[in-house]
Amino acid sequence: MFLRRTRSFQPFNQKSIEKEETLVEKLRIAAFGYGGVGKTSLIKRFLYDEFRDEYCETIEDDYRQVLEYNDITCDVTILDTAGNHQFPAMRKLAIESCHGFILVYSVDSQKSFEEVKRLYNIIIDIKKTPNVPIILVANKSDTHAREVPNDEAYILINAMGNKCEFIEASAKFNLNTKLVFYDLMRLISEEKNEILELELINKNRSRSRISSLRASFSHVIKL
Ligand SMILES: Nc1nc2c(ncn2[C@@H]2O[C@H](COP(=O)(O)OP(=O)(O)OP(=O)(O)O)[C@@H](O)[C@H]2O)c(=O)[nH]1
Ligand SMILES: [Mg+2]
Repeated sequence: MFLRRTRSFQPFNQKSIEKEETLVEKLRIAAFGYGGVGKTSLIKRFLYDEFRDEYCETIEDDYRQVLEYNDITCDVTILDTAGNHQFPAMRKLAIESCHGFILVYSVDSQKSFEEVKRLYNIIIDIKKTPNVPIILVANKSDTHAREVPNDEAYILINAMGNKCEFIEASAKFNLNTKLVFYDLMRLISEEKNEILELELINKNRSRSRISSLRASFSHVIKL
């Protein structure tokens, strides 16, 4: 059973890049997946609300946009990677530098589904944790020639870390394209908050450890 489905989200207001002086958060997102699954189409639909039927292979592109999320202005960079011409060194750099990922497969291609599994393992290997914010995207849900049933995606998503969610989308028909990006930003912000909370707990713990050390040694040395 698939349980980690999308929760409610706050819509972003796209803002002009001129507001740079008020930026609070810098977010980096990367889109990975087999060649031709629709990574560029999803990004362009999200940013410019455009879609093209022609296929033009990506080498590597990045897009920068200022977005507002939960009253926080975010400077978001979306890295669009090559599905067909992957360079492991470039991919490693991209994974290291990004906070969250969109792993895209096409519902009409089993091969592309196998590729997202491989990419997921590479990501968690480099990040050294399974809890990486990831949206698994089943794109081209408008096509009738389905090779990958959603059941397979549900099995996969349940085996993935607790910061991974699944969304069925169509860049062509603009189905869930915004949700893909909004949800990834929510997952990244949750992850960042959890890390901050952990850091705070650790800081408080080491503070209280220092205080108890002071107390136990106060009779020996004057601290
Ligand atoms: N039917 C359908 N076609 C789509 C959809 N999204 C993308 N396509 C088509 O699929 C082809 C590949 O789309 P791209 O967005 O270029 O794919 P990509 O993943 O960026 O490919 P690479 O850059 O080579 O890795 C294009 O012809 C698109 O028009 C979709 O949701 N439905
Ligand atoms: Mg592309």
